[in-house]
Amino acid sequence: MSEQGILALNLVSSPGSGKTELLVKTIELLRQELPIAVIEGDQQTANDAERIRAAGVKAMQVNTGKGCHLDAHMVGHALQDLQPEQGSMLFIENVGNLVCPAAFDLGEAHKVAILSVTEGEDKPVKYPDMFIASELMIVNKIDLLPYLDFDVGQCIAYARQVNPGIKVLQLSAKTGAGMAAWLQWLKASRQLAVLGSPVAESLAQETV
Ligand SMILES: Nc1nc2c(ncn2[C@@H]2O[C@H](COP(=O)(O)OP(=O)(O)OP(=O)(O)O)[C@@H](O)[C@H]2O)c(=O)[nH]1
Ligand SMILES: [Mg+2]
Ligand SMILES: [Zn+2]
Repeated sequence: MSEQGILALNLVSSPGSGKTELLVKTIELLRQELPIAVIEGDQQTANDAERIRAAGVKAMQVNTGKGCHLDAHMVGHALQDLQPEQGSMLFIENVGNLVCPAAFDLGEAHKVAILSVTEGEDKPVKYPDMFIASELMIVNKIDLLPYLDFDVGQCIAYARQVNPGIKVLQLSAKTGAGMAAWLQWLKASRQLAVLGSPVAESLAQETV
């Protein structure tokens, strides 16, 4: 994928942390600017791919049935159907599961772990593999903080205890708070992917 100047991101989290909501909001803000494609992994239903298509970009649903994670083979097949264009941003929303998706490389540039504030701040130390494997942790649903005892500082300290280099962003996919920093991170990561690819020259026009 990187040969095509495509930035692939693997979004990992427990069920319901807000991965699809975050993608829908991200697409609304970015789709005029960059080509975006999405692979949606769930055990059953095409609900999430439908939500993404309704936001205006190409999406393929992969159903894993009894399976609890996406693997590179499934992603390869989905990519054949999806055919993301050069310079695309490809989001792979993994099956909601904080355990084994950590162990599978889907060809992504980065894993991004999403942790919502209703899950408890101790998840990074209880499920360390996911946070060790991730470049970035997004703390989502911060609009709910006034109603909870979730300690953001402690959560970040736990994440850095298992992965000292992990970057952290706090946002609310619902209200849009904190989305600007996420978009900035995405654009910077994409620019690195494009510049490092053999198609850099043909894409240079739009990245300057
Ligand atoms: N209050 C609040 N609710 C949110 C936020 N982001 C997502 N939600 C809600 O959380 C619920 C789950 O969101 P999804 O986007 O479906 O979560 P998901 O991680 O894609 O879930 P799975 O695909 O089932 O693993 C929905 O009811 C969303 O509306 C947020 O920032 N704040
Ligand atoms: Mg989802
Ligand atoms: Zn699994």
